[in-house]
Amino acid sequence: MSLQVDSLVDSLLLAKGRVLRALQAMHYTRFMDDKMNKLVRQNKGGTFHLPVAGHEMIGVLSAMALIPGTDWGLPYYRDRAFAIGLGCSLSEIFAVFLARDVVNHSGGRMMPEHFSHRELRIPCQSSCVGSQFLQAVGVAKSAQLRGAQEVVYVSAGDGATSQGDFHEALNFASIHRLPLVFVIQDNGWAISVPSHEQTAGGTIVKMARGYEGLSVHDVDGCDYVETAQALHQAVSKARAGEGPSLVVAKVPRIGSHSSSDDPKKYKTEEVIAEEKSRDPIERFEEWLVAHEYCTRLEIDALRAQHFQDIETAALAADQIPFPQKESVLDHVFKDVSLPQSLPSSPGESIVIMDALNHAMNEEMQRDSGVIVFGQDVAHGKGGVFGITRAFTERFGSHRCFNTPLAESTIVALALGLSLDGHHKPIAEIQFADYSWTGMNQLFNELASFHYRSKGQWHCPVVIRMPYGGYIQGGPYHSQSIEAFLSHCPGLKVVIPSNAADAKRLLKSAIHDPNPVIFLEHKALYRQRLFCARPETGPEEFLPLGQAHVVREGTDVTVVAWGMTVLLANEAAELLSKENLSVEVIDLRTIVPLDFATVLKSLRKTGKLLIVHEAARNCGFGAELAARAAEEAFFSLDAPIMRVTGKDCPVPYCKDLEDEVLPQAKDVESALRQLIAF
Ligand SMILES: Cc1ncc(C[n+]2csc(CCOP(=O)(O)OP(=O)(O)O)c2C)c(N)n1
Repeated sequence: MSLQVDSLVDSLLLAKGRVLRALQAMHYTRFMDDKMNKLVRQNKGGTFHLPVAGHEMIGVLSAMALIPGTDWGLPYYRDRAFAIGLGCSLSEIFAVFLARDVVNHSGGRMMPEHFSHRELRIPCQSSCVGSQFLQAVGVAKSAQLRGAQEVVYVSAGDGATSQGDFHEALNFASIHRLPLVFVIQDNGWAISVPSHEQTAGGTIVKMARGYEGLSVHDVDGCDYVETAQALHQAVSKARAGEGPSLVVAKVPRIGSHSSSDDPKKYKTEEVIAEEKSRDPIERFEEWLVAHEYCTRLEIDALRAQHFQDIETAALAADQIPFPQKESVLDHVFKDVSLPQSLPSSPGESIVIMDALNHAMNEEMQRDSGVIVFGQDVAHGKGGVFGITRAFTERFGSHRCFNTPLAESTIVALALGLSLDGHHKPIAEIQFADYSWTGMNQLFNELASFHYRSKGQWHCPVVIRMPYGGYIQGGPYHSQSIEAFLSHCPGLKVVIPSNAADAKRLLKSAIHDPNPVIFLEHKALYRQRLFCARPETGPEEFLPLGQAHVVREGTDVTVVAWGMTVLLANEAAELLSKENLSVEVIDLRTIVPLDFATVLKSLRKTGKLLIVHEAARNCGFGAELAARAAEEAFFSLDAPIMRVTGKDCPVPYCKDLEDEVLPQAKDVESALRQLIAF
């Protein structure tokens, strides 16, 4: 029985070469599953396996709908069929499973099935279910801004659609009409949790129909024609610049969730048998025979050949060496190469908020890839503190635009936008206190992207956050979060305390190839007395990781950053009238940390006071004190002291706020104690 071909598209989708290519990739995926399963059970190499059985057709057909190397793929862990269909090497996939040092992966850093491939435009994946949705949005936004006809594919399981990121991604993609194809491989389970405990109404299809501009396809992911047609429509729509689509493909999960899972604990024999009966490979083979693409004998011969190819790939993978132990710390950060800093004659005195605005303005003029976005940053408002004022008018709404009120969107958008090397995103989080809803994208994703892809990908992103107290912001507009941020390898953390530093540091951050969190103290934005400085020139850069000795002294060293530099300076000034000599160090960047300047000072003074605004417990002062004890013990003539915020949220009422946050008088009294010691 030959197939009815209704259109040119059908004739392409149904061409014999194409269907047999699909069969080959599906066989490869299944035979690889079987082989990995066997190797895990025999304890021969890989320890962890995620079976794909049942998901082969949707993965392979998704890949075949794209142009490899032009389009982008952000598949999830059960999408090996996509990786194979797009052209990832079989032996490399096996080698990743065996934790070998594979070029197109992570050098043994990531677990198997977390795909990454630069040439095939698969940005490296993490293990956080659903975090790829918003990153795909960023990648698609970049393609749109470049005017490129590139399509971005992102896949996940049905459980992942419960994550807020999924809905944020559908929202942003629909507002911006992004060239995105969302594919949900709906196997009805998230490990042991069935759909009815996961998704209101049992399917995401109904919910997704609420996003205007999003096309929704509800398909049987084991039906070749239905699935191929839906994917073709979705990809064509994206390529034509007509916006996003969602393809929800029903598939069976024939195996366990992973090699650590036993489905018999939560699936009945009947359910297991029913899922097995929907096997897409058996069904596809029968369809191929029924429609006279090939005979059963020919399919058997193809099976034998494909099986052999997998055996060969497994043997080749075993020849690939393990990563060298010595490489373990490589690629936490990418090397920085700043433009040469050219001093110019000092300009007019400016405050920090102008310095920041001017720094971005200069870099936006220099490089059309520098773009600014966040909540309220665009148009007349220019941010709630006015730091990005006039950018939309000056550079256009494609270079300074508002985002929805969603911090995960902001961080992941920046990440995705940074990946293709065409953009330098500067994102604003309105208050550091609200960064927490974006923290998964910051800590779990952005920070480690470079490391876990063994340097294949990097994320040149700046995230600006107003932070800190002293202006009666209450518990949710006063937080100092530098210790949290600096605890996360892969993030740089900058905190300027004056306008000259702010401008030069922000310009350096914009040129840094790593994620840089730029913390701006709200109480210092307009402060003149200490913070206003003559404007530095457009070619002046201050490398991250250089502390500054604000005033020299011999009796005691105070280390501070941000607002507390002012408190330390005030106290030092007061004590100088009594001939007490205090050295004040402004760290300027928390990561990278210039501890050498602290050590040099300690060797001179023998006494250390650390002052920070954040709560005392596990504040960054604890880290500094530990390092001073480790590295300068024999230089110390007194116990290390800290003046910090109290272990209490920052309250609103001024009297209460003053009680919780450190004051200049507290610094003064600690300094007196230390000097007298
Ligand atoms: C954010 C997050 N929470 C929990 C997990 C643990 N986990 C890994 S896979 C998984 C189930 C995902 O189910 P689904 O999205 O339906 O995909 P499927 O595995 O069924 O293909 C869970 C809970 C995780 N990796 N990430």
